[in-house]
Amino acid sequence: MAYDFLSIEQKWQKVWEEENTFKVKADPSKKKFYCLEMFPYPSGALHMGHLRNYSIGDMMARFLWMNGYNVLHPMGFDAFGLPAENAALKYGVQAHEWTHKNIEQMTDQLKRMGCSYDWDRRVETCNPDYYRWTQWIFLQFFKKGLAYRKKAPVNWCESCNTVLANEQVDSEGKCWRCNSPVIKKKLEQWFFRITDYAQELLDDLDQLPGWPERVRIMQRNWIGRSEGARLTFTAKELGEEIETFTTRFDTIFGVTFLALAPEHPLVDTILEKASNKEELETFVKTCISQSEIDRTAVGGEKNGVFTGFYATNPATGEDVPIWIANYILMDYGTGAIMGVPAHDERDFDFARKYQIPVVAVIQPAEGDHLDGDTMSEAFVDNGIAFNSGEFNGLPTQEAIGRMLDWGEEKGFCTREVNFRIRDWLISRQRYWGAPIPIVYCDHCGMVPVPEKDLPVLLPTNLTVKEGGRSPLAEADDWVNTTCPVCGGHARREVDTMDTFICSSWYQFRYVDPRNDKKVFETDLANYWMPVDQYIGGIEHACMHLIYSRFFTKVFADLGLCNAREPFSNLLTQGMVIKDGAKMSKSLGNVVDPDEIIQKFGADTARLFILFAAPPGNDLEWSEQGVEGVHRFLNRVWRYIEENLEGLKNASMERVEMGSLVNKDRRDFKRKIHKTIEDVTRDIQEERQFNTAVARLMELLNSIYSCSPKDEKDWGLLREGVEVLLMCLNPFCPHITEELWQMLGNQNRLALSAWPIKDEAALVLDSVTVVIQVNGKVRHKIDLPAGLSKDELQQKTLNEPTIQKRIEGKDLVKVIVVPDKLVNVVVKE
Ligand code: ANZ
Ligand code: ZN
Repeated sequence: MAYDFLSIEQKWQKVWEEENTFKVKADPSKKKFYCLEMFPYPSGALHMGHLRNYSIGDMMARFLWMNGYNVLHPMGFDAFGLPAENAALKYGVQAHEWTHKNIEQMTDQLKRMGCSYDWDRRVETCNPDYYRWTQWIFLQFFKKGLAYRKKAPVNWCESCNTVLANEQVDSEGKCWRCNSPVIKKKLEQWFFRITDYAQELLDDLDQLPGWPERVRIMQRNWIGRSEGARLTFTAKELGEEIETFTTRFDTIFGVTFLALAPEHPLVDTILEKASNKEELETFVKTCISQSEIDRTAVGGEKNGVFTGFYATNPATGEDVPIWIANYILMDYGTGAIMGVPAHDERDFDFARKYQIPVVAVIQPAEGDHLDGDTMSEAFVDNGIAFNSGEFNGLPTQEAIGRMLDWGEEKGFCTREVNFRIRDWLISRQRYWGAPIPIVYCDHCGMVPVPEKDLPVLLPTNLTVKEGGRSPLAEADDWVNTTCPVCGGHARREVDTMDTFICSSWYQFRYVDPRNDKKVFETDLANYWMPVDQYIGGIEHACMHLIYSRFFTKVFADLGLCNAREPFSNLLTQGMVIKDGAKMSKSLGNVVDPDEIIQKFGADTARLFILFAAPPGNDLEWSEQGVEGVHRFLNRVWRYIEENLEGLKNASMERVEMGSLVNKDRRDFKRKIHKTIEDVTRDIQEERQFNTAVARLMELLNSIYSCSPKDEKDWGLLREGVEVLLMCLNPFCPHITEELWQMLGNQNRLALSAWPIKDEAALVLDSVTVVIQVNGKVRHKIDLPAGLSKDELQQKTLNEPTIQKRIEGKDLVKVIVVPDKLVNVVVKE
């Protein structure tokens, strides 16, 4: 009987479903493990990235099941978002139909992979029973002042026809989804006050040793904490004060100008009073239409216009000119800076361009005083203060501290911490998303929808329009409603929520997915959360992975759970590449998971993925590689099938190491237990699934070379074969389950216990090794059996008697016969 993977895989998938093998319940008497893979967007078909993500996750979940954990391993769909609208337009279907059809298709595919999900917990973020709670969460944020609306210059993607959060604009100023340039627009939008949690989000990164350092660094930089000071200048002719933020308070004696962001609120006052109003106005307009990236790029062109007004430096009493400059951003610090060209690169470029004086006030620790007139670039390092009155001679850090004490006493500055992270812009001018549960009443203004009226249903029958405008805004029946406070006429908020909100809390919903009274039961969250192992792509480092940390902290503050972090351990898998490049439609190097499963079976696909590379590395797809692991599975199958009688009749009693005298048999027994030891460590501690597979391949070789002669041999072989099947099960759950059953076992391998190594079998036998020099026996040593050639050679050359004999002579070669003999050949 050949290895008929397709029917075997179908058979076991059905059994798992019927027997509810992976259905799980919270049980405080059992240790829990929450294993979670990032849920997919229901695009219609799994790609190789998914296959890899879910192979890793399922391998780990199954390993933990076998190790006695109560494993929560759920799956669902991140089902709102723009592609459904685009598909609706393209194919003339409705967004919800397209989405649900895809969900069913992909669920089938995931089942064909043989993943151990508790399917009863499937969540779909676009279903009312889910987004009802997304809306409920919005209301809790709103009550706490964590959701607010304001008019602000926001990122706008012309192609997606919607605003984007800062996290969704890449480092080149392009849209994260469609890669088109992002522009700024001033719009009234909804924000989540993630900045309230900036410090905690930063601090708690230190408590996540189970995260890749790379991701933690990315988050630290994204949050971007700066310690500095707020310093107030007075603009007498304007009758206004101008606040600036600086991280280099020690440079206050070197300020030669002030610069405001074009969006600064004072600009209006200046325009009214300025004599060069027109010039200023044109400049401001140009700046506002520029992208943030263009305006702030280090090498980018610095532009500005002098306003004609001056402000007084409170430290020196000197007046400095007020400029408006393109490189000052409104949403950082105070939107105004004190310009210190001698010690800031951008200020330096700006000052040289507009002939603003450069005054040096810091000198390098060694060397001469700098001269502002002749400097060719800013000196930005720490150094020693000069030209700074009573502070001369102080090194930078001390100067900052002493000057701040002085300024605070005089009352013109305050110490301040600023963060780079901005509040999260969460409203989208899109149709296929969770409606924001707010109405605007003609009398009462903005009114939150009462919790009892949730969900605010998203109409599913709207037609997506050409040009990308959300049809929600024009759905009059839906938009017009009554005010929950006064009963008068009100209009619904027509913006929907960023889909990253839906995915910020799904890990909580899985613990109690069908609850229709509560977002989730706190006890259940406290049992299951945090997720013990989270697996997904690195691309989410500064989006999803920051947002869900933020949500978890708010949930904890709302008393919904104890956990303040959602994911204890994070594994970011590498890409799947083919012919050296990431698989993508545009490169035409895509391999379809379905085809591979059809042709070789899910077990082969999973095993190849886990064998071909460590999970964090990129994985090069290779058809030969796939064929290679397929051959291995065929060999496993063939061995057991051909030796079935002997294996089945073998005694179930384990053969003790102590009762084995034959060296080959002792080695074989040892090999079995060494495999258990190594595979367990590879999976549990090192996450080196590839080497674990290699060890199992070796074990199979040992099994093949053990020609059984008697009952004992068959017992030993049965042990070897069972260990192989048990250890291989998390990788290849179907074939191993089938063979397990063929061997006559009644229980399910998936739920049986992970094998335990026998320490007695691991102790190495000792052997006497003869050492020769130029063919003459010179020494004998007792060593553990099984040492490698290298180890033996090393041990021999370290023997003092041998060292003495070969001293001063040229070593020609060392011949090693393992466990027996070493011959050192030297030139006499
Ligand atoms: C004076 C100064 C002197 C500065 C000096 C630097 C060097 P980080 O570290 O990123 O927090 N800055 C402040 N607000 C700004 C804004 N809205 N747009 C553009 N630049 C702004 O950067 C803080 C520094 O960036 C501040 O310290 C300020 O320049 C500038 F020798 O003030 B500094
Ligand atoms: Zn009202």
